[in-house]
Amino acid sequence: MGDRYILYSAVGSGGVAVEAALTLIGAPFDLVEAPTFDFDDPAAGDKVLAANPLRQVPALVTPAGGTLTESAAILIWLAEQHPQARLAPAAGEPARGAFLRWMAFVASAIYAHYWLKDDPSRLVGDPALYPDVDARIQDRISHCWAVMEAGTSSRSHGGRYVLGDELSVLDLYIAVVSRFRPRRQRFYTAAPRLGEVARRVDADPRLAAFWPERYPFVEGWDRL
Ligand SMILES: N[C@@H](CCC(=O)N[C@@H](CS)C(=O)NCC(=O)O)C(=O)O
Repeated sequence: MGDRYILYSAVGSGGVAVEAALTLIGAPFDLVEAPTFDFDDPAAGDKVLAANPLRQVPALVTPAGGTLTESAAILIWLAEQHPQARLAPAAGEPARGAFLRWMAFVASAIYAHYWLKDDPSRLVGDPALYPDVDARIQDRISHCWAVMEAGTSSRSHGGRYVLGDELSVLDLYIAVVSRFRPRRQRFYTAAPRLGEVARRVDADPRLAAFWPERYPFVEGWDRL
């Protein structure tokens, strides 16, 4: 099996957070580009079915041949497997509980909404209602960012990252998921301190070559 990971991901997807983690860890991986949200080329996304029957990226195949899906689980697991990269508070450390809480929160309270947001027909029959569904989901996502802002601001004591002064996979996760609609401008309003953290992650010199390739800062990216 070798020592390489196989990661199913796509430009501009939540999988980019996993790619960023693997980049910081320095772990070799083969990237399978599987854009599951490309309605013009549905077959491209089908590639991830080899690892995830839900047809969602990210999905990770480990060097030992195991498969992980679910972005939060993958990020937590990678941080555990590569403790030298110091990408998460270890079990038993004071910030561990908050780390697990907010990783699960981003996955369940925020990221999970995109299954419906990206295709309201999955739960809503009348296309005339799609704009309203979309607007309500965007409101809910913004509210959840505000809840996370309030819940994490006292813990960080003004640290550079969500949980303090050390970058963790939680920071990578919010930097990527906050780029989805309603995009960063609204995120900055709902959660100004998390916004500062996200911008710090955007500007991390170790990821300077990475972001333009995998989540490009194109004109208007933060608001469109
Ligand atoms: N719960 C999953 C959600 C992953 C997800 O929604 N991925 C998107 C790309 S950002 C996707 O593949 N969407 C296609 C679909 O849901 O049909 C996770 O956290 O990894």
